[in-house]
Amino acid sequence: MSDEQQGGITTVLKEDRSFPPPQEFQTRASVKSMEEYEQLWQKSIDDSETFWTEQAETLLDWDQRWETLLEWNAPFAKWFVGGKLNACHNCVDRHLLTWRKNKAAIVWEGEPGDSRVLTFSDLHREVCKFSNALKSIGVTKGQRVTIYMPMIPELAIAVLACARIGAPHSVVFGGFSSEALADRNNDAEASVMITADGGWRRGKIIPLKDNVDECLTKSPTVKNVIVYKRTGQEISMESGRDHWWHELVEEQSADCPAEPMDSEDPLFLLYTSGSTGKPKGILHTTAGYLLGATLTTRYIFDLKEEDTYWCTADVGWITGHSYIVYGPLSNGATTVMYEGAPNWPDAGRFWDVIEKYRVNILYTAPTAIRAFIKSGDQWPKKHDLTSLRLLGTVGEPINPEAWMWYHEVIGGGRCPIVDTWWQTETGSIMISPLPGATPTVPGCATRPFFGIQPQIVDKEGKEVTQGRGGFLVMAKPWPSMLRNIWGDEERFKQTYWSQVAGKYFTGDGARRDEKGYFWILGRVDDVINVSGHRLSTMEVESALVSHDDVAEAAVVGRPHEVKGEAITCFVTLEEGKQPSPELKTELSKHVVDQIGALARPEEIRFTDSLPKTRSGKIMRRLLRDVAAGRESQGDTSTLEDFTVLAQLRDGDE
Ligand code: 6R9
Repeated sequence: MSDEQQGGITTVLKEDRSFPPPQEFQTRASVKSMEEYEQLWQKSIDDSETFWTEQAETLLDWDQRWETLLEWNAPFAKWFVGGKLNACHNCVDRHLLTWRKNKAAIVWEGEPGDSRVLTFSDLHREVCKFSNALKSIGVTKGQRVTIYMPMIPELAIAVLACARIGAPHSVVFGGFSSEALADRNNDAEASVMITADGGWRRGKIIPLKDNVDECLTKSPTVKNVIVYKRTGQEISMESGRDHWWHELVEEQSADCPAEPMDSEDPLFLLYTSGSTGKPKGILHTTAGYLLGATLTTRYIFDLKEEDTYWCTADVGWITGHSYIVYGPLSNGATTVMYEGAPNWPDAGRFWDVIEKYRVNILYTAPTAIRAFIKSGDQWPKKHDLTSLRLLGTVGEPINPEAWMWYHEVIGGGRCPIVDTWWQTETGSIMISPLPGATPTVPGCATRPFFGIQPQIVDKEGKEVTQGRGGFLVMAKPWPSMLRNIWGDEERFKQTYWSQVAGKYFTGDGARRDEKGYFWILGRVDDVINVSGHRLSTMEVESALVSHDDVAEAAVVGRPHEVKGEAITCFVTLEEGKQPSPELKTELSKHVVDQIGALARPEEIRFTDSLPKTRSGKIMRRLLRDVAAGRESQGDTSTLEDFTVLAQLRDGDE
């Protein structure tokens, strides 16, 4: 039987550039060689009990030790059963007993250029006062709290305060509409909402409180709203329901003991949307999640005490939860938070922030990198980026050409790049290089992290042979895995555990090369079947992006009488490049040269922008509808800019 018939994916992209860890980096790294990595990884799989026990003992502070490491009644996992701890205590209080008490915990920059630094003791005081404020309006353990805020220190303070008193938080990204907020809030049934009057984005105010007012007409569970004053414009405050943050906090004591939580008590819900149906409230619990975030931050970012670390995500995404708040703070690191847009007031803003705070570690997304390439090298070149020592990427497969640009122009050729694969559901990074050990390859997430056992299987759940593409699954449970979908156990079983018996189904395609490196091929729904060959759209996109004139590309299948599906490409061009029929022909030839005739595009369309989620993922599902001339079905609440879709459709007629 052919590979395709078995549900495999034909993979076509070749990449043979490889970058060993720079010696200087390696010498100081916590894991220094592939041999060391391989040994540790093998041990973590063969004797996972000892591995996780040691990590949990070393990395976390416990109020009470657990009795059983893992109870696994597939698909339900309980980790560190019987243990008690508090995530906020681990992120804040425990550092006060060390010299870190006056170390910068959060270095914040607002979009208008204002900045603040909070030490661990500042953070402790503010979190305790706010925890008491929450209690004063009746929030108790187990009650959900919706947080809808701009990227200001109070967002982290609110998250940590919820963790401190045991109220699971549900952070909704500040860019979401009132409708999206209401949907999520209704599902979580939160009785308290924390927001701000507004937040800054591209020089304009996002009217957060107005959105909350609108949302509350559809979301009756909310009895109290706390409003932080950030932008200062006129807003309406409903007496008895709405409270100013500063007024509520003013009278609170700075003493608030952290609630000892069961390992398996919910820490937070985070909504993520699938291709169909309403958003899913992904449930994470306390001990396992915190251990995953703490451990991966330490090893994958090779954290040193003196590092200034910046993850550019929003706390409204899982990346911000794990790698702005919980992971860095639990490790006692200095974490940078930036409020606004990457290109405000100009395309040099990120590089300005790096130069200003001497950032050492930068973690960002391929979509941002491609946008920076498009605006030109002159922006980073104006800034001193020599403080950087490590770069990271997350969110999508990174096209090899974007990887090379990141490596050369931002990393000056000296910084390892960690291409980190993971999901909201996995809680923490699953597949990634270890920067002092793993030779990196552009576009490749490389090897699994300790304790993680990914496999690539066909439709029947059989492992595919090396080099073949298939479905990426996880063979073993891991501490930071999701525990459920809030209020929808059936969907949890259906979505993640019914495709391949006993294994976690990621929804992504991948292949493994001869080095054992994992290549992520994107979502399996993003596979096109051309004349019986299942091609990953990502590989065709990377071929397009490797052309000098192309900034971004999205590739989808369109129903085709003969071929089954035909390749349709949506392409945005680099600044200053013009669309033309000649360029279409040239791009088509370029794809054929890179991949082969089977990937010849049926159609290439130029567009100014692509439809993306607010976290920067291209929404190929919507492009498939455009290509097929259909109306879009399913959830579009995560679409960042609705006009993009209208433009694509207009261009159609
Ligand atoms: C952390 C995060 C998860 C999906 C995941 C995959 C894609 C994330 C990636 C990557 C290739 C990487 N993805 N990192 N694909 N290489 N390094 O992004 O979580 O928003 O839940 O998205 O993102 O398709 O399944 P989330």
